[in-house]
Amino acid sequence: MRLDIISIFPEYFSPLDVSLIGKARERGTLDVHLHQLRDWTHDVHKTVDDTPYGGGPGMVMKPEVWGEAIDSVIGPAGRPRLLVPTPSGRPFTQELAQELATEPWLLFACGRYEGIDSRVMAEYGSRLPVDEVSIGDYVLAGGEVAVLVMVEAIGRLLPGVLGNAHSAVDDSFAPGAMKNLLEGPVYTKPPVWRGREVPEVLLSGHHGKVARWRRDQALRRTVANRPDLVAGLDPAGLDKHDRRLLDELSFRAGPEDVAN
Ligand code: JEW
Repeated sequence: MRLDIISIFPEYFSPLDVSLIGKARERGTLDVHLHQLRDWTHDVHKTVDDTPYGGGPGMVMKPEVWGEAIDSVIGPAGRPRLLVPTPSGRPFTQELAQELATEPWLLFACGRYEGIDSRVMAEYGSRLPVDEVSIGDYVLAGGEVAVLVMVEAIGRLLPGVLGNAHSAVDDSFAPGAMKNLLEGPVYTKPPVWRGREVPEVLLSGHHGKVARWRRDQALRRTVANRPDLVAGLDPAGLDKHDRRLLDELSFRAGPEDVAN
């Protein structure tokens, strides 16, 4: 997969040199190109922003600079998928990450200030697939961190990026996993740490009991931390034990109920 990133802070992307993504780049699975937006300015001050039409606080990124940068990166015949982080975008979900992981070429445009002049997205929307995307309901200072999040989520799905030591299959498709159900707690050695014991069922070797316990924990966590997901649980995927537990939990749901 080819990945181009345009930003006024290309130094922000040094994390892409290490770990999973760094190794994928060394092996050629990922071909990452960073670009300094200011390289496409023409004035001595390398200006990328201007005051917003209609008034209001802050500054807006100028369309001409973005147009020259994107034209130059895509070349005469290129047709990447253009992704623009913004708090007003469509949600970046695991499903979107999986879709993007099948694309041959992604171009990320990182805004700053109050964002990029909207005509840039309109212009390229008539030439390329363009998505404005939000990584969550909080406001960042720019698109760079959002791009790091997306590149990591997409990168780990590329063939061969996760070693076989990790799961080649996605976590949400692992046996017993289910859409809209959070993962339960995990433990490793030692069996007692600072007086805290690993739940004994996990040491029992009783696979059926382990599976049941893990499922209970997953349901408890989902109710406590993500009550919004409970309504979306597939009824066909819930056995009588699950339904009884959910009934018990529903009248006292809240984050304070889970100590794990
Ligand atoms: C995010 C890119 C670029 C994404 C998520 N745009 C905008 C904007 C900003 C502050 C206030 C209002 C609008 C800052 N900003 C970004 C924010 C992505 C940019 C400038 C972003 N949260 N924040 N999920």
